[in-house]
Amino acid sequence: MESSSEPKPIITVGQHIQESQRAYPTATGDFSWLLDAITLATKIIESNVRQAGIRDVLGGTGLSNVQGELVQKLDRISNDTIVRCLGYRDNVGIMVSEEDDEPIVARDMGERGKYIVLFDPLDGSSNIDVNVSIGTIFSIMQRRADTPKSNAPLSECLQPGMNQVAAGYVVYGSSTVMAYTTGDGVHMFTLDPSFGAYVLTRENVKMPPEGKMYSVNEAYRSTFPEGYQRYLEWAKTKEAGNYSLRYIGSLVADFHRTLLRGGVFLYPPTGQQPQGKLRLLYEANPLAFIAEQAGGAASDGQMRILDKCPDTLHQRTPLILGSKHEVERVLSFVD
Ligand code: AHM
Ligand code: MG
Repeated sequence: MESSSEPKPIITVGQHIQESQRAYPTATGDFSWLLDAITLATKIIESNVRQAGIRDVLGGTGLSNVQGELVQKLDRISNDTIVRCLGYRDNVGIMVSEEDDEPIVARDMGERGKYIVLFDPLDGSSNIDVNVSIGTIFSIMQRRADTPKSNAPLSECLQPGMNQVAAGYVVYGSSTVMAYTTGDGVHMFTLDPSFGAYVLTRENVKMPPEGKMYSVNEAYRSTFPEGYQRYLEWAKTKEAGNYSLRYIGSLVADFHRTLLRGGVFLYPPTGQQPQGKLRLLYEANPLAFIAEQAGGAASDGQMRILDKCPDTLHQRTPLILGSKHEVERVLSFVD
């Protein structure tokens, strides 16, 4: 029997990046080479995550990171893996990780080393031991040729999110999915574990402009600024109409659902974390870039996330992230 439809092409993430780079006549292939290193690292991390109960990689290292949080063994393995994969690509100049106090300078500015890669190697790691979805988040910027040498490398890394040239995440969930943007839409790939390649599954993903789901750790509600509390009260009224609460406690997984289904993710200032918990440079910025590229929005309650000029490397920010109209709705209570 003849099939009426053409067979769908199989496109890997590597092919996709190379093809999209062809649109830029000056592209050197450098950028694809860099993203290839990230792809490789996330495959190694996913292999560790999938075998976590079998290999001796569960539990803590007994150490704390720069933010005073306990470092899990898988955090350390993921961080080392990304640094080892990226560090050998000669276009990577500086790496910034949630796990390291200072930026890692891989090579000096010059012909090579023109990119800064910022990442959270394993987000949601407190969920590792209980088999809940976790993820890797990355953001890529270019080094600034005008930065005075004496201030480098820190000042080179403190750029607003709108300077990102690419961003992405991988969610290690019931399947492993990578999403990335280079400012030309958001594209999603699923890892086929049988042959170890990320295959294109959704091109040009658009976030629904509305979605009746909010995602927040409501246990802290009494310590949120009043506007957030009023929003949460409103969301439960008849007038709001059947909102559901969904909170996994892994940013990547909560964001992935919000991107596909619509809704809003909130991490407001709390009594314990007056600046919010999430980090601007390698958590909020990349997801805000992806959200905007998919038609969504991201704010800290006062301004657009991508316009924020960071003062410190591990700076935290309140975060309102998701469908355009849902973010606007929260802001109407918070402003
Ligand atoms: P981590 O980077 O140390 O894993 O912390 C970030 C995680 C996010 O994935 C998640 O959104 C948040 O912490 C959950 O925090 P809480 O447990 O306070 O709700
Ligand atoms: Mg994190």
